[in-house]
Amino acid sequence: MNYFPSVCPLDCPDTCGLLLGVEEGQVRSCQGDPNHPFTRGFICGKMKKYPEYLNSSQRLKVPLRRTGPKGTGAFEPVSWDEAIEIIQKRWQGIIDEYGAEAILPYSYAGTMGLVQRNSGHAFFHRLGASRLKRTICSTTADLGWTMTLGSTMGSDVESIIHSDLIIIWGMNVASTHVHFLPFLKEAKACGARVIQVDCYQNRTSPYADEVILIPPGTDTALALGMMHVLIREDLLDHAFIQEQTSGFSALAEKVLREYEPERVAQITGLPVSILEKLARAYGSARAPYIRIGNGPCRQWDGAMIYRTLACLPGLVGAFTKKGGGIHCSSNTGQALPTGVVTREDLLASPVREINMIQLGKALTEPDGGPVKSLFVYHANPAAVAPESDLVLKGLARPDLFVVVHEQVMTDTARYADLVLPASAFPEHADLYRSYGHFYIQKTQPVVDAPGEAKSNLEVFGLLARAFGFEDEHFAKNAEELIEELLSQNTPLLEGIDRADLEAGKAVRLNVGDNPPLRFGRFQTASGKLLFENPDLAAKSYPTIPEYRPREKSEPEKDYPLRLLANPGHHLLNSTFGGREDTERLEGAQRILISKQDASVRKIEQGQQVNVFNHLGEACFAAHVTKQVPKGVVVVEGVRWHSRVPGGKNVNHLTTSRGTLLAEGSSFNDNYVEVEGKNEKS
Ligand SMILES: Nc1nc2c(c(=O)[nH]1)N[C@H]1C(S)=C(S)[C@@H](COP(=O)(O)OP(=O)(O)OC[C@H]3O[C@@H](n4cnc5c(=O)[nH]c(N)nc54)[C@H](O)[C@@H]3O)O[C@H]1N2
Ligand SMILES: Nc1nc2c(c(=O)[nH]1)N[C@H]1C(S)=C(S)[C@@H](COP(=O)(O)OP(=O)(O)OC[C@H]3O[C@@H](n4cnc5c(=O)[nH]c(N)nc54)[C@H](O)[C@@H]3O)O[C@H]1N2
Ligand SMILES: [Mo]
Repeated sequence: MNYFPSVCPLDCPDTCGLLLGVEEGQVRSCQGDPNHPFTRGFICGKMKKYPEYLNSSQRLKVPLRRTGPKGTGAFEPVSWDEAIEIIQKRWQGIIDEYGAEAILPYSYAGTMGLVQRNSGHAFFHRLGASRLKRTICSTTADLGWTMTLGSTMGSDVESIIHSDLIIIWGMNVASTHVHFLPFLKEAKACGARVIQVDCYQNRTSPYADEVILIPPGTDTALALGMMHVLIREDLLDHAFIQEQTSGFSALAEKVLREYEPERVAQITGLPVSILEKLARAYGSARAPYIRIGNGPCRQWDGAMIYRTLACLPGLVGAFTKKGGGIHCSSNTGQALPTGVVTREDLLASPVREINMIQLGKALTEPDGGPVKSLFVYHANPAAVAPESDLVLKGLARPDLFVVVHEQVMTDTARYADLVLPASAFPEHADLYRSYGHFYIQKTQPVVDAPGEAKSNLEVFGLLARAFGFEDEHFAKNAEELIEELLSQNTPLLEGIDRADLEAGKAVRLNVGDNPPLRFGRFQTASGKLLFENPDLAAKSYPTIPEYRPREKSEPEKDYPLRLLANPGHHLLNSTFGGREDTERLEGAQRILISKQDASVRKIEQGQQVNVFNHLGEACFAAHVTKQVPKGVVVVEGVRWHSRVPGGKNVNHLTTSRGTLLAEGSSFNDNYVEVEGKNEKS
């Protein structure tokens, strides 16, 4: 067996260094690369079994044309030439009759490679297609962070070994960021205390010394209550506040006036003593570190949660203390601006933008002209987008021309008129940047793609040629685009070891020891951390952090239980949803419910239940557990509709309503009712 370095392409903060074992032209093993400084040789169970997925009969190998009704998965093979010709003719007809904006690309994060992930943009810009607003994941978190810290990078997770207090806030690291754990364990061995702030007890809870559960979306109030205590008891770093922040007195005045612990206790349901203890622990720690996940950003005013949490380390000067700080994302987009791949300049005139979380609406009752064709690549919107009822209704529209570029026959691919086979990461070249650590890494293809499968970049090259686009850009291969990405003279690329990068090694960006203050100041216009942000007034958004609850909408009033729709441990979003080993490990599609809520509904352990709201319904096995507080129910994992009993996953229950300002996804801001079905699973 020959071993080659590679990188996990999945949408996960860890972006693991891999070693792929190749024999007779096939990847036979997938292991962690012990030389990767962050992921250090171990990988998750999902990827250990990747070779079986890669070589399985599930992989699509030739283009397919639909022969049966939409959604049934009946197809026949066609050649690539035929497939491209069909697309070109259908699209030209649509462009002539409705204009190019009637064509909508839909992609997200099946691969995080900077070239393959972004390679469709240039083509769709040149075509003049509608633009997809990519809001499904972290838009809300990013906006909130920016309001306080601009484009400042996150504090290095590796540094937590020097921290004495680590708060894991709204993140199930044991499932979604497993490489956090070795650093956490090392910190604990050196005496660090670990506190988790979440809405239920998850796989991460056993790693915490203390678990603080609050009602979903009340984090801003909790953080403001902590600030009240910090300010009242003068647990502040005055020198840091003076030199590196602005707006402290306005913040202090408001927080002292409005967020006394008694009021915050009412909002969060936490005893005043717990709140005060948390604030004092934070204020007296030598180097407190906060790792915040994306869970809270799927709340109505999610941006405010991130804006407010980002202020906490500013009060105690944690940014300058070794091991202290805050991390939501590494936030290193500035290292490798993707404009050389996405080519905004190819867009001749502005086009309409369609929010990806409102795909169902866009397909069924669009604003400003119809969507007549959808081109889906490295995404599975039938399963992952909210309001599945509407999404599936849209996808089933007989007049909608759907093309899906995929590795396997997903829920979305089943609705396609044409399915195009896609290569996987060991089969194409790319460059990877992580949103959880500070290393970049380049990959080479180590095996051929199966059958006639092609990479995203190759497919857009073929389409560009079919449309007669002569721009030089469309003739470039992945290596050339990687080179262009790396040739930008950004400060974070300065001095990196190109030879190491070419050799497939993980190379640290030029972020220094303390990324948030890499340039000596925060990356806001004034260089300060903004306790008060005057620019927000123009958006009618509070200039100083403030807690505002969302009122239930009229149709929600009939549904008492708050649903959190979290990621699954063995899945990666819906990726691997069709793998039998994954399904075995995930088990039945479950809903976690408290004893109190189960008993008033006469629901027993393991019983089949119907979960429903004004948006739809789905079946689950009830898991009655102390993990969730009364009033909250939790579903972990986005299953393929086609693979669960009843044919419906949790997104039949989630709203396409966007979050405040960011218009991001609201997967954790839904209400449901649960009803027993009188059969045991
Ligand atoms: N195994 C696995 N790993 C993954 C993924 C996956 O599907 N499976 N998905 C990947 C992707 S795309 C992403 S974006 C990340 C997602 O990962 P993150 O969103 O960063 O974190 P999660 O692990 O989902 O944990 C979110 C936590 O937030 C909690 N939560 C929800 N609402 C609130 C709230 O209002 N307040 C507080 N305090 N907590 C709240 C949830 O209960 C949950 O425990 O993970 C990535 N990694
Ligand atoms: N209920 C609920 N819904 C959620 C979430 C949740 O926590 N709860 N999480 C949300 C989040 S955070 C995100 S980021 C989205 C993710 O949504 P998506 O980005 O749609 O992610 P996946 O479901 O993993 O689908 C990715 C698909 O890309 C395919 N693929 C992989 N590599 C390639 C490639 O190189 N080329 C092509 N053409 N295809 C490829 C894979 O086979 C897979 O089917 O889901 C969101 N949906
Ligand atoms: Mo995500």
